[in-house]
This record gives sequence, C-alpha cells and structure tokens, in this order.
Amino acid sequence: MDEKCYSTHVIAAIATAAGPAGVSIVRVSGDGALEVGDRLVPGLRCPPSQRAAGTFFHARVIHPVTGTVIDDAVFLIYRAPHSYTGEDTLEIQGHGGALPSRRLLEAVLAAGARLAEPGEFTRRAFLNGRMDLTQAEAVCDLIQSRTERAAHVARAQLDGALGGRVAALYEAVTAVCAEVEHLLDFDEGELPPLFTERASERLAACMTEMEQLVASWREGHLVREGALVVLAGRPNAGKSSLMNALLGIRRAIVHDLPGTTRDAIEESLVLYGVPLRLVDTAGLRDTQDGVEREGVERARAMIRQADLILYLVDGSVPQSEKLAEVCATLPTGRVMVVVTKCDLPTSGTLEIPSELAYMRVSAKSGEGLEALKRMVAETLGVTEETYGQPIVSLRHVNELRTALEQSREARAALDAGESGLVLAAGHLRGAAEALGRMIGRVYTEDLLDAIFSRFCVGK
Ligand SMILES: Nc1nc2c(ncn2[C@@H]2O[C@H](COP(=O)(O)OP(=O)(O)OP(=O)(O)O)[C@@H](O)[C@H]2O)c(=O)[nH]1
Ligand SMILES: [Mg+2]
Repeated sequence: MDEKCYSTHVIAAIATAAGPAGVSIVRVSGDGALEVGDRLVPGLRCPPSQRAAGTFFHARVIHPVTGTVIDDAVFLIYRAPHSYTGEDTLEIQGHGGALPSRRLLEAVLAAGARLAEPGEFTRRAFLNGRMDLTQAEAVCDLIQSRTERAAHVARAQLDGALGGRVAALYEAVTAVCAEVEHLLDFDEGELPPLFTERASERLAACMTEMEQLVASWREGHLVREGALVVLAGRPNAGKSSLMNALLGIRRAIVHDLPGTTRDAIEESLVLYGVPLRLVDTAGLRDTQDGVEREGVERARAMIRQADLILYLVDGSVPQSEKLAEVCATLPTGRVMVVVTKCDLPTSGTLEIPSELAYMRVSAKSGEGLEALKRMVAETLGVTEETYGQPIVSLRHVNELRTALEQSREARAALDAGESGLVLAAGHLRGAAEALGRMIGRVYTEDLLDAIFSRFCVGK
C-alpha cells in the first residue's frame, strides 16, 4: 500500500468504551468518509455527502450488503480541515452496548471503511498539522490519567503548554545554526565583531530553559507513572501494619510472629495528587528458611528500584541494628526512617544518623500518619502547591538531554572563535534536530509507530 493511500483511506473504529451504555459512537474519517455514510442510509433525500459541515441528522442505518436494519442513529458531519483528524469525518451515534456498537462498525466496514489502527485518528491529526507531537502524546496521557494532577498536566500539554515552549527553543536554536552556517560561506577573517560571543549567549539562554524543563522530569514522571515507595525493615518492625494503615484497609497479614510477610505486596495509593505504588516487603534478616530467603531477595530487589524507601524501626523494643550501617547498604538519598509503634513506651534511645529524615508513627492509633504522608509527598518533590507544567515523558526528557549536550558542545566550539564554526554548526544542527523530534517537526515513521502503538483503537 503506498503512503498516500495508507494515510487518507477511510478508517473507522468504535470511539466509546465497550459495555452497557446509553450511546456508542463509531467514528469514520478520511477521503470519502461521507460517501461511506451515504451507503448506510440508502434512499435518503439528502445523504451525508450532500450535507453541510457542523450539521447532524437522525436516520435508520441499513447494512449495505445484507440490507438488514442495524440501528437508528444520529450522524454528525465534519468537513476537512475542521475536524479532529483534519479530514472529512462522520460520527455515528448509535445505541450503546458491546453488540450494537460492533454491528454498527461492521456495517461501516462493509460500506468501504477499513478498521483503524491504534492511535490512527490522532496520528492523522498530527500528520495533518492539527497538533504537534507533544499534544498528540498528551491525548493518550489524558485518556490514561489516574489522578486529577495527571489529567491536569496532560490537559495543559494538549493545549500546547509544552509544545509552544519547545517550538520557541527549536526556532531559536535553528536561527543560531542558520547564522553560523551562513558565515561558513564567507572567507576567513570576515567574521562580524562579537559574532561568536553573541551566538554563544543566545544559546546559553536556550540552555537555561532546557535545563528547567529537564529538572521538571523528576516530578513529572512521578505524576504520570507513580512513585515506587517501598516499606522495608527488620521482621516485626510494623511494615504490614503501616501498609494497611496508609491504605485504610486490611490488605496485608499482620502477626506478632517475625517473618510473617514473604512476598512483596503492591497496592496503588494517591498522595497529594501523586500516584504511588506502595510495596510491603518481607522483613530483612538472614534466615535458613528457603521461602523467607526468597522473600528477602525480593525485598532487596524492590529496594533497588524504589523512588523512596521507608525504613521502619520498631521504637518499642531495644534497637537491634546499627542504622548507620544498614542505611549505608541502601540507595543514598532515597531513604526515610520511620520509627513505629509510638503508641507504646519507647525503649531506650534511638540512634538515627543525623543526615536522615525520620518520623514517628503509630499504625494502631494513627498518630503521625498524616505528617508521614505529607513528608513522603514533599520528599518526592511533589506537593499540591507545585502546579507547573512538568515533563512527563521519558522520550521528551531524553531529547532535551541530547539538545542540551549538543548545545554545550556547540558553545565550547563557538568559544574557540572562527576556527570552531564548522564544529559548532554540526552540534547546533544536532540540538535543533533533538528539539524538532520532540515536537514532531522532525520525525520518522518508526518514531510515530512507537508513539501511536500505545494508543487505544478509536483515538
Ligand atoms: N502497639 C502497636 N503494635 C503494632 C503497631 N504496628 C504493628 N504492631 C504490631 O507489631 C507486630 C508486627 O506487625 P507487622 O505489621 O506484622 O510487622 P512486619 O514488619 O510486617 O513483620 P514481618 O512481616 O514479619 O516482617 C504485630 O503484632 C502488630 O500488631 C503499632 O503501631 N502499635
Ligand atoms: Mg509484614
């Protein structure tokens, strides 16, 4: 199939979720979408292809091959370029439910459409210039968002909050690149005064903005993917009890027998708008028990991946471990000590290394739980107050890092003066291309395949 045919052939898909519902929508888009509609309503005095954009009508849908009555439906007419995809589009609203919507789709396919691939409507919207690539990706993020915060960030990205900033950076870097390349055509010694210094300064301003965007990734990926928070500590420290208290349900088995939890238990939780993957683990100790040993191994594996480790210490019994030594074996900068069972009398003094943050809580009385939640959100760098437009996509942060690296190299080359111009031009092109890939000014089919395969069919 040639590229043009692939990108404009009429496609169709059910746009609404399967299952009992009042209405389901089949969306039809491409060159000839309205004529596909004509074949579903034979004998209609004014068929879809004769109707104006922005109008709708009610009609009985007839299967174009079998002649069976499929449903009665409302047809909405969009004409290129004023539609989601930028193409002629028909939206057919029939009765809801898995079977009626499938029957309607089958009739549309029999009338000449082909089934859309995942994300194909949005891919066409991008190819037809209706949105940049960051906006197209935001569509998928919005659909899949699990928290208010994630939806808010995706919505703003869909409005171009990120794409606009990156487009400005792309244009600024491209302009510096064009000027440097232009100068390469001149003879040596004809460099305008202060040219390289000024180019370097302009680039530095772009780099400051790129750095800000890269720095927002830490928060952004937590907003989208969720933070992995692992409860770890000696057996009986109170990990499962704290897990249950944070969740508000009795999810994990609690027992006074040390070594109760064997497998890692994961649950989702939303704290101050940030989705967490909260994991309860087996108590860390040397043991001869094969099953428990496997549990301890799993606990260590979770600790290695964690964004934050809550290391629990039972405050009601004499301290049996040197925290400084234990924490030296845990990933630095990602550990918070939680002293548990604070409803019970404390047993002696606790030695907590001064560089570690710690909290006192009781899973039994609830004391300290709210403060702990707040502290976890703050430690992860996310609170309700930080409400900017962070980078949420790994692809975006990687492109920005490439652009930054290339810009750094370009500045170093510019600082060498005239002799560095050829090298600088190469790096400037590299930086501009990375920014261009981020917003889709530069793309390959493979890149689009990778992005849109994450989408659902019908979007
Ligand atoms: N008084 C009091 N008892 C607690 C509290 N938290 C846990 N316990 C008790 O401590 C014991 C161990 O609790 P768990 O939550 O099972 O401890 P764990 O760290 O998950 O233990 P393992 O799974 O064996 O590693 C149980 O008898 C709990 O009832 C608390 O806040 N206050
Ligand atoms: Mg446990």
